[in-house]
Amino acid sequence: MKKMVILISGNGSNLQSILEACESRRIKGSVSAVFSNKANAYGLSRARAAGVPTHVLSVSDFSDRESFDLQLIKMIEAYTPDLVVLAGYMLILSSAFVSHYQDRLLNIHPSLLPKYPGLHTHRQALKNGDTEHGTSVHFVTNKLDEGPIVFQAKVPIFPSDDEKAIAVRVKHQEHAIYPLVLSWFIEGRLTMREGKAWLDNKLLPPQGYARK
Ligand code: NHR
Ligand code: GAR
Repeated sequence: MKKMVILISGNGSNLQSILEACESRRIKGSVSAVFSNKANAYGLSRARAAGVPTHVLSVSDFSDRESFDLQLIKMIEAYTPDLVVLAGYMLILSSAFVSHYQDRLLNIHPSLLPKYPGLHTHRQALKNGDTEHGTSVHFVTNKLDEGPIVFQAKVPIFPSDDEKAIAVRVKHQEHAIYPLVLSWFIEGRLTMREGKAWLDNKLLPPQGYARK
């Protein structure tokens, strides 16, 4: 059975949706371990409740981010994962980490990439008066939030919305699409080759998979 290691920094609702998809066999793989850079991340409790081993690694215990990431790799390697999943992980990864997990590192980012890479995406969408927003699942490369997009989901923005309301709507979509994309990877249908994302050996378009 294929194995995933999941990296979080906070609430872990995406982690929860993945754990539930494994439980119900929508994902035919397992979560081997959950790593957090924050000791108080609620997602750690979710992992423990599911009987999944957890580890906390604090940046402040290391002299620099490079050595932090090297220790992270070392501890992740104990689980020999087929796939490493970022689920609300809030630290930019070093190129050593990204290279080590090249072609088997996925992230979910709360915007319709290439719009709004980086942080505070909901705030930016609101400020710009956007009427549409969303979330993107992408392979991670060394260009922040620029790796090939696998799947996007859109949500409307209403005039009465605040950041919180948008975040809730976006997360609802994330909980549907992230487990689906992970199931494709676990089944060997989704691959990254030559810096591009492929589904069933067909090149995915720039905006990722589009439902017919
Ligand atoms: N690492 C690489 N190399 N490439 C990507 O595309 C990555 C990545 C690590 C995380 C998630 C990403 C997102 O989806 C992600 C993508 C954190 C920051 C950030 O600026 C930006 C993007 C993402 C995650 N982090 C600050 C930092 O100094 C810290 C912010 C904080 O601690 O609150 O790392 O949005
Ligand atoms: C998600 O909306 C995810 O897209 C976003 O953080 C949230 C985590 O929620 N990720 C980033 O902003 C990465 N920089 P969760 O902890 O409840 O899964």
